[in-house]
Amino acid sequence: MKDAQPRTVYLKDYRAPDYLVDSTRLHFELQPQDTLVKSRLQIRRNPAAETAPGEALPPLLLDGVDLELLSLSIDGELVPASRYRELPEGLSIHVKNPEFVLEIHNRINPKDNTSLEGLYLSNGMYCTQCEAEGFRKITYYPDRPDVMSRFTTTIVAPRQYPVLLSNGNQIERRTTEDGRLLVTWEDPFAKPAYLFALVAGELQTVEDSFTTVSGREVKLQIFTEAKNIRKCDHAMRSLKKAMRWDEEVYGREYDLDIFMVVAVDHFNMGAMENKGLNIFNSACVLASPETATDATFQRIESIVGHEYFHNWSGNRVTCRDWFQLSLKEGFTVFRDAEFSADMNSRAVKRIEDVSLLRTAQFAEDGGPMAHPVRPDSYMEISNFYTLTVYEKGAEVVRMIHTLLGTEGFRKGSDLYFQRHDGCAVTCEDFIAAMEDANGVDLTQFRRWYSQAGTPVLEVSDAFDAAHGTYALTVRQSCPATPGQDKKLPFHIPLAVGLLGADGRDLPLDPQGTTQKVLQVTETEQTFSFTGLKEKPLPSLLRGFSAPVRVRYGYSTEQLLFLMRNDSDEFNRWDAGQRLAFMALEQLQKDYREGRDLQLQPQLVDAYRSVLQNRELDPALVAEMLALPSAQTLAEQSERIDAEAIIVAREFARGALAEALKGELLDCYRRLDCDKPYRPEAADIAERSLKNTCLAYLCVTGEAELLALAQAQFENAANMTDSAAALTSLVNHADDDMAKPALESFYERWQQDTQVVELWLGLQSTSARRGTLEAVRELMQHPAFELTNPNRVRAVIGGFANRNFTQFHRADGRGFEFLAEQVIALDKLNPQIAARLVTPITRWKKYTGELGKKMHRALQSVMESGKLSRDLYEVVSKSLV
Ligand code: 7MF
Ligand code: ZN
Repeated sequence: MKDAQPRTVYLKDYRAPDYLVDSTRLHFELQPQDTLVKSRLQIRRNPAAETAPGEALPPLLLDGVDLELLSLSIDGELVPASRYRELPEGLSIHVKNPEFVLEIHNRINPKDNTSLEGLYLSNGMYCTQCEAEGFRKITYYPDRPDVMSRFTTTIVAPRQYPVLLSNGNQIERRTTEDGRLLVTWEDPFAKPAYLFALVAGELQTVEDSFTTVSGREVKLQIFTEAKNIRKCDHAMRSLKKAMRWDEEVYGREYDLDIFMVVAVDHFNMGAMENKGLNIFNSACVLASPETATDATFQRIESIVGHEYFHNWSGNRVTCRDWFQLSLKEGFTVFRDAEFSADMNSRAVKRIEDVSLLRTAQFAEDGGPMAHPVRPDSYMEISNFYTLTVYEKGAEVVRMIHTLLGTEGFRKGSDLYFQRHDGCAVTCEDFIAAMEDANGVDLTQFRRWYSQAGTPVLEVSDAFDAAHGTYALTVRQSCPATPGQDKKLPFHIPLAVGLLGADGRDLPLDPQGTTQKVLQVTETEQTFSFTGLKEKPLPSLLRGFSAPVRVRYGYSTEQLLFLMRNDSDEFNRWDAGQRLAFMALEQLQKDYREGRDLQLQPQLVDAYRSVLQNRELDPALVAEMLALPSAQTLAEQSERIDAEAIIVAREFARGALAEALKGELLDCYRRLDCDKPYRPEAADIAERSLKNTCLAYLCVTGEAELLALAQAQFENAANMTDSAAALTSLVNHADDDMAKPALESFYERWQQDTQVVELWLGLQSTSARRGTLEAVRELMQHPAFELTNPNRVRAVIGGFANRNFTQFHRADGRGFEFLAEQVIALDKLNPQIAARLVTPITRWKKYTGELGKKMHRALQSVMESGKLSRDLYEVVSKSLV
């Protein structure tokens, strides 16, 4: 375990490395508990180093964690103990020459490595995860992204492991004298250690090829266990689409002759972009119509895209230090979002992304771990793979795109890749390339990288009928965040349109433009529009043009009008969300003050006309019919009254279901047809709407309607329909209907890892009373494994993050349960423990006893004993 009071790393302390590594030669002899690693590093003094000019050479500092050092030699001679020191997390070596060859032998234990960082075993297969600082668990090395080296890797393994993979091209494969297999890989591109990968196992492969725009043929391979070999088609199709898209939209071609993807069951994250050898959580790559839902198919397409796009945004141009993480992640999330938008429905993709941002990222920005897109400090970098760095970071890149336009943005990205190819750079370098390619000044815009918190825009307006002018006044502010009390104004692109009484967009200038991007740069600013005959209705922040909250005193009528008429599909959805939010606020208030609850009839009418609108994309209709989630409502409340939120939302859902039963049933019947399954946007949209209707219908609890779910469950030919029906049964049917369905589902799918995960998640997120007890029982089920992050996320994470109702039960047992699990997990997998604890870190926002109970649960984690650095950082920062 690490120190109790770990040190903090600051961006301002960054210094260039003292030494560079020109080449890295690695040799592995794989054994479950006794893997031998030999490394041979060609090292040279960094000409750009900032330390110790003159004669004395600074010591060589190498990172190393959980390693057993066997030997150390320089230029072929053993280094005596007097010339190096073992540090708590590395080595300090006395250096005599500015250039030398360092050879290290060390031993590691992949089998007992439950942290899933470094080299470990997953179902008998060796694999690695090195980002951010996992390579130091493999061998001693300057494990920092600004040290880039050419890697050659030899793997020697017993014959049970016929597939031995690493980055780049295979240059050697033979049997050793003692009958083991030996394979050597050479990566021609210099890379930081975090992009290193090694895989060894008995794997099958699916092969295809892609011809790049310049006519080079690339071999594409997906490796997986034999039983999953038929689940690779969709990922392969997605990969080829992504490769083509990056050529067409960014002019970026793939650069090696081979691109490999491996599916792994035990993985801390979604996937990893290791050069030429992406490693994926099997949940993010394997799919078949019978076993995967539409959501999974879409997730796979976007994650395969994301990891592939990293080859340029991350690998060819990488990060100088981990404070720059959003340089590669924000940019790559923006790229994968645009890819998905081009492959599917743009508006629906935007709605999904903004929903995530508003619920989870806004909450992070308003909570104890709030940090800028480019953090100033960290204790443990793994804790900063956050929604702020990824999703808000992508929004920041999107704003640059909005400010420069598609062509200007492309000029900027071309210049960025051209200038920095093969280098480790900063967010500043990215912005500078955007500026220089376009001749613009983004000085003020840079504050998006350095200031945390979600800005608020308060908008008011006035119409001068005599002159036909309309004035929009925008005031911006940003709440204080840890370490940042006062904020300077942001540069905010505010996309607006003005609607006339007929619901059409009004021209905003003589050219007839109907949408403008206002440049909000001051604390308070007024924008005028002329030549208007009547007071228009503003459509603000179209397409969610900036990651801010907008306050404007819309009336119910105005929101209904926008919902029906706005030409911006995103804002039509958003108007509906605002309307529902207002109605739910009123219900919460009525509940607290002991009044009878009644749903606004206008809301019911609005939902009815959305449901009956056959012109809209059915996927958009489904989004518009969904009430804001309890998490969203909580995030938008000043103080969270969990009970009132739950009661209000349940009531509204029930009232809508009751009032719209006939229309929902019509819509369900219309869409309930037997088509062969295709994971294409149009079909996904219809299934989404159909299953939204089914869920509402089951809310009524009526036997005939639950029978629809039962029938769908029994007859479904694809997992989307089957899982949706089962979810409705689990949430709304009584035990004698739900239990047998759950049992038969498990019976049928128990051999399928991905479906079992879905089955676990669907139970842990059930809103029924008693779910906590059911979750405790599930943890005793043979399908549960505390050392498998997917299982932990399905059962414990599902309960804590996606089951607002039961997690927030009034007795606080939900919080106690989470604290208990976090403590146990910290001993196995600190990264997972630190992520899992999040739901109880926001205790300050909760009202009454519940907030106190949450605080107590968090305290119990702190007092449980020695915590990992990961968990300590999150818990200690959340207790103050
Ligand atoms: C899509 O970013 C969006 C985000 C780090 C691991 C994958 O490629 C990655 C890795 C974390 C959290 C989210 C994602 C990833 C990681 C991710 C994946 C797909 N470099 Br941690
Ligand atoms: Zn990424």
